[in-house]
Amino acid sequence: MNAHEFLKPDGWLGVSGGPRYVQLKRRLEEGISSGVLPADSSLPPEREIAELTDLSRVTVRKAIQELVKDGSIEQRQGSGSFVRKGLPRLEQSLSHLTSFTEDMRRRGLETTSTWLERGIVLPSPEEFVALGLAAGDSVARIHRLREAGGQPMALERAVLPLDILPNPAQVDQSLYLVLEHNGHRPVRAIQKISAINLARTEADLLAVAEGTAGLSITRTSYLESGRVAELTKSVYRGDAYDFVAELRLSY
Ligand code: 16G
Repeated sequence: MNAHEFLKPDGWLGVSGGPRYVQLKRRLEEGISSGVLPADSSLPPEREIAELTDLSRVTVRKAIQELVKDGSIEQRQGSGSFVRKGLPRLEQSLSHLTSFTEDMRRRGLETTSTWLERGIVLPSPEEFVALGLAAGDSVARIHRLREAGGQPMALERAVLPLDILPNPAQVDQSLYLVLEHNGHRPVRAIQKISAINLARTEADLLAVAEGTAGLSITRTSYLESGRVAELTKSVYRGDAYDFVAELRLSY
C-alpha cells in the first residue's frame, strides 16, 4: 500500500473520532509505525493530503506540525515533510546509579561529547545551597552535549564541589570514571524527571525541532558519607529514552 492509498479516508476519519487534525495525526502515526510511511520517505504535499482526505489545509498543517513537535516528522526547507529516522529507544533503569558512558557501552554504543563549558566558576544560588558550600567557594562546572552512536542524545550541565573534582579539565570521556579514580564516586542519587518542550537552543543542539518533547532531569548524587557530590541538570531527547522503574509492594 502506498501513502496515497493509506490516507484515503475509508474508516479512519469520522465524526466521533475527536478533532479531525488528531484523527489525521493518528493515521500518520499508524503509517509510520507500520512502515507504510518508512523512515526518510517524504509525505505527500499538504495540498494533496487535503484533497485526498477532504480536510482543510489548515487541519492538515496542524496535524503535521504536531508530528514535527513530537519528533516523528521533520520539515526540510524547500522539499517538504519527511518521516524522521527513529532513534532506537533506550531504556535507562531508575534503580541503578550508572553513568551515561556505562549505559551506552552496555548497549554497544560509542559515546562522544561536545564541550559547551568546562571550568571553575562561582555557583548559582541554587547550586550553592544544593552542594552545601561555604561562602566564597567555587565549583567545577561541566556542560556537555552527549552523543551516542553519532546521535545527539542529551545535554548535561553538572556542578561539583572543588574538593570532589579539583580539575574539571581531567574529565575527558567519563565524569564518573574520574570520580572513581579520585575516590569520590557517588553511591546514591535522587532524580527528578519532568516533561518539557525543548526551547530553541536546546532543540538545535539536540538536532530536533523547537518545541519537541523532551525530559528535564535533575540528579543530586551523594557520597557514602551523605555529602552531595554532584548536581546535574540534563535535558534528554524524549524520542530516545524510556526511564524504567521497578516497583515493589511495600508492607
Ligand atoms: C548520567 C547522569 C549524570 C552524570 C553522568 C555521568 C542522568 C540523568 N544523569 O548521564 O548525572 O553526570 O551520567 O556520565 O542519568 P559520564 O561518566 O559518562 O560522564
